[in-house]
Amino acid sequence: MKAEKEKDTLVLHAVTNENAKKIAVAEIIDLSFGKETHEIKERKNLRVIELDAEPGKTYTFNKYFAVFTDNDPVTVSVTDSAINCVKRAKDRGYEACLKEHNAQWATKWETCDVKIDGDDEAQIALRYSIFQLLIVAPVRGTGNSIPARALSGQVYKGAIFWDTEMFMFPFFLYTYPEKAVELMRYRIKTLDGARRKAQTEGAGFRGAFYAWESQETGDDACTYFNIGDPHTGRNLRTHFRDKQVHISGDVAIAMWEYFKITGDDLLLLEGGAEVILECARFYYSYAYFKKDKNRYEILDVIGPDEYHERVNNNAFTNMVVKATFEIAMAVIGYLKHNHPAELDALIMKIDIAEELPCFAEAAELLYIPQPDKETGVIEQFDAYFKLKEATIEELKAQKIHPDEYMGAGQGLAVPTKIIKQADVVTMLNVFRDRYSTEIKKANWEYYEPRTEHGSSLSACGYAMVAAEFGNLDFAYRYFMKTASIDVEAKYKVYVGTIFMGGSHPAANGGAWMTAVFGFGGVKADENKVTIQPRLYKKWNALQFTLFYKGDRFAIKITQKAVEIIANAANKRRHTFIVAGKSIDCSPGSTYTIN
Ligand code: IFM
Repeated sequence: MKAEKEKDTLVLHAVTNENAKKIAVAEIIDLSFGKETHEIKERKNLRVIELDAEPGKTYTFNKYFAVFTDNDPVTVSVTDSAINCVKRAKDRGYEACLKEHNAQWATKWETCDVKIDGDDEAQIALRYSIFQLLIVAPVRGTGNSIPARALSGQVYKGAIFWDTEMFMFPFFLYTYPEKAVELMRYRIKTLDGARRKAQTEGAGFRGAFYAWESQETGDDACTYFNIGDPHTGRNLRTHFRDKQVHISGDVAIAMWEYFKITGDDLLLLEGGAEVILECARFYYSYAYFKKDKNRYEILDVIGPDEYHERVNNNAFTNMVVKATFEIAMAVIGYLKHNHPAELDALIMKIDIAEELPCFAEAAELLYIPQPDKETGVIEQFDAYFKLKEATIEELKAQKIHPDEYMGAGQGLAVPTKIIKQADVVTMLNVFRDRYSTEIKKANWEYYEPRTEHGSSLSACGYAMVAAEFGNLDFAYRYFMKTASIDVEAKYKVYVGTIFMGGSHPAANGGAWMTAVFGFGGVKADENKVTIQPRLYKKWNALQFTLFYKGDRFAIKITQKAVEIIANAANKRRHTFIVAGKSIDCSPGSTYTIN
C-alpha cells in the first residue's frame, strides 16, 4: 500500500496479493476554516485540521471519497479515475451529490421494493434484505458476481457459490435484469476455470465442473480439508469441492431461466449456450450407466445436505442433472431454429456433435428417486431411510464441543437422518412444477423435523413449500427467520474452528422469494405468469414489481383481490393466470381480479 498527495487530494494505492489488482482510494475535503496540514506516515495518509473553535459557532466540512479498482470499467488508470471522481464531486458540492445519490436509490426502489402493508416488522426485515442485495449488485459491464458473504466476512474468501444462482439470482431476474445478466456473465467468463476443474478433479471429466467456491478465474477456493475440528485443531476432510456436482446444473438452470423470463437470447449467443452444453457434457461424463437396470445413476456426490457426503442418487442432484440435459436439448432446438449458423459454429468450436444425442438418452434414462407410493416421501439419497432416527436435540446433547461440526467423516449427524439444510425440499422448490402439492406437503412434514437449518439457505425453502400447501403460520415464521437474519444477526457464529460472521445474501434473496413466490404465489415460465396468492393473515397488502420479457408490471395483492398494472411503455400483451383466471395484460392497462 502506498500513500500520496496529489495537490489537495489524498490518495492510497494498493495491489492485491494474488491477482495483482490495483485499488485506489482518493479523498478530498471541502473546508472553509482553520489550518490544514498533511502528513504521510508509513502507510497512513493523515489530514490534520487545527482550529480555534469559537463558542456557539458551527464548523462544517465535507469529505468526498472515491474507490476504484481494476474491476471497474475505467478509461484512465484507477488512480486517475479516483482523483477525477472526487474532484468532480467536490466541484458539484455535497447537496448536488446527495440529490443524485437519492435519485439513483429512488430509481432502484421503484422497481425492487416489496411493500407489506400491515406488518412493519416484516417490512423492515424484507427491505433490509433487499437493500443488502442492491448494495452488492455487480456494476454493469463487469461480469462480476456476488459472493456468499457479499462484501462482508472472511469465511468464504469472497468466493461465489450456488447461493448466487439459486437464491439471489431470482430477485435480480424479476426486478433488475441488468444485474441478473452480469451474474450470468460471470459464469461465462469463468467457463475455462470450470473446464480446468472438470479435467483435474478426481479421475478427470469432460465439460464444465464449476467451482464450489469460485474465484475470479473460475478456479476453486474450496480446500479439501475445509473445516477445522475444535477438539484436535486438525482440518477435516470434506468433499464440498469435489463432490458437490450440482453446482454446474444450478448454473445451467439459471442461464436458461434468464432466457425464458427475459426472452432475450443475446446471453445464450455470447457464451450462455456454450456454458449449458459444457455443463451437460460434464454430467454425461460423470454419470454411470447401470446395464442391469438400464438406467443412468449419479453416484458419489453431496447434495445440499452437507452432513451426508459421498452419497448415491441424491434426488436433488439427479433432478438438476436431468434438467441440465433437457435444457441442453432445448438450447440446441432453439438455436437450430433461430440461429443455425451460430449453432454450427458453436458445435464446431467445442467439438460436441457426437455427444449431443447422448444427452437426450441420458435425460430419459436417468434415475430420479420417486415418491414412495404410500407415504409420498422421496428418499433423499440411496439408503437414507436406513439411517438411524435421531432428534436434533439428542445430537446437540452429545456434542463434546459446542462448535463441533456434525458432518464430514465422523460427525454426529452422519449415521443419522438429521440433515443440515433443505435438500428434497429445495428440489421441490426449484422444480415446483413437477410435483403436486400433496407430495410437497408429505415431504415437508417428513423432512422438517429432521432438518437442523444449519445453513442460512434452509429456512426459505421450507417457508415457500409451507405457503404452497397452506401452512401460512409456519411459512411466516420461517420467512421472518430468513428476512431478519442480518438485522438480528442470529446465526451460527462458529462451525468447527471457522468464524462464520458476515452478511447472508442468499437468505436475503430467499426472503424476497418467500414474499413474492411464497406468499404472492408468483410462478412464471416462457409463456405466462401465474399468480396464486396466499397472503398472510396479518398482511393487508403485498405490492411488488415484476419484469417479464422486457416489460414491467406492478402487482398489488390484497386479501380480496389482485391488481395488475401493465406499464404504459410495455411492448406487447402478456398472459397472466390469476387464481385460475386467464388475463391478457395489454400495455398501459390495469386489471383487478377479485
Ligand atoms: O452454499 C452454502 C452451502 O449450501 C451451505 N454452507 C454454506 C454455503 C455458503 O453459503
